[in-house]
Amino acid sequence: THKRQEVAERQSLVPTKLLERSLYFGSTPLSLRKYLLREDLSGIIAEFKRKSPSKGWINPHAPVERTTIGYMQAGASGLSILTDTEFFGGKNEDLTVARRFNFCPILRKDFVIDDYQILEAKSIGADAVLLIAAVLSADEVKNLGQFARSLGLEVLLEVHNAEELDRTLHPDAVSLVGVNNRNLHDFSVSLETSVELAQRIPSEFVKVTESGLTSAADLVQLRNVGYRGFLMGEAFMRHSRPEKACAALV
Ligand code: IGP
Repeated sequence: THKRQEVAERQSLVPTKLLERSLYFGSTPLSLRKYLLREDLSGIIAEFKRKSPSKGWINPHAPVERTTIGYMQAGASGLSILTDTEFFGGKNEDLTVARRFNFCPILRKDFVIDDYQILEAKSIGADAVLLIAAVLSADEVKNLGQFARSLGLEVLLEVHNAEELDRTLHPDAVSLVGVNNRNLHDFSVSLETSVELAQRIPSEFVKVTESGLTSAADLVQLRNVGYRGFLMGEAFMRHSRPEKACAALV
C-alpha cells in the first residue's frame, strides 16, 4: 500500500513527458540475459543495498559510484540497485548515478505494481525490472511484463515456490526467473529453495538465484544445478568497502 500511495503522488507531480525528456529515451537497453551467459564474467548481479527489513542498516555510507564501479571492475555481470526508500533506503538517483558510471546492465530493484514505475525505470537508465510474483496476480505479471518488454527492458520474475512459478510464468512477459532463497514471512534463508525449483524452470529462461549467497562454494553448487545468475547484496554491503568483498569472491 505504501507503493500505491507513492506512485499516485509521483504520477501527479511528474509530467507525462517523463520518458521523452529522459536521456535514455530511444536508447537500447543492455541485455542482462546476455551478460549472465558470458563466459568471461562471473554471473554475479551485485546489489547496492543500504538497509533491509530483515537486517536494518547494513551500510549507510558506501558511495554509489565507487561501489558500483568496483563491482563492475571485479567482474560482476550486472548491478542491482534498490530504489525503494522506505524499506531499503534507496532512491532513483542511486540508479542514475550508477548508470552514469557503468556500462553493464542495471536491474531496477523495487516493488513494481504499476506501468508508471516501468516508464520511470526506463527513464532513469535501467535495463531490467523485477516483478515479484508474491505480490502480483498472473494478469499483472503479464501486463506489466509485456509493457516493460515493449520498452526494451528485460523482466526478472521473482518466485519463492512452485505455486508462484506455475501461476505467473508467462513466456511473453518474462526473460529471467529469479528464485528468492529468503522466506518473506520469517526472513529465514535456505539455498535448498533454489536447488528444488531449478528443474521446474523451463530452459528458455535464464535462471537466477537470489539472497543468502555468501561463498564461492554456494555459487558452484547452484551453477551445477543450472543457475547462471547470482544476486548478492548483503555479503558485499556488510563490508565498509563492498566492492573489495566482491573482488575477493570473484
Ligand atoms: C540480495 P542478499 O541476501 O544477498 O542481501 O539478497 C537480494 O536477493 C535481495 O535484496 C532481494 C530483494 C528482493 C530486495 C531479493 N528480492 C525484492 C528487495 C525486493
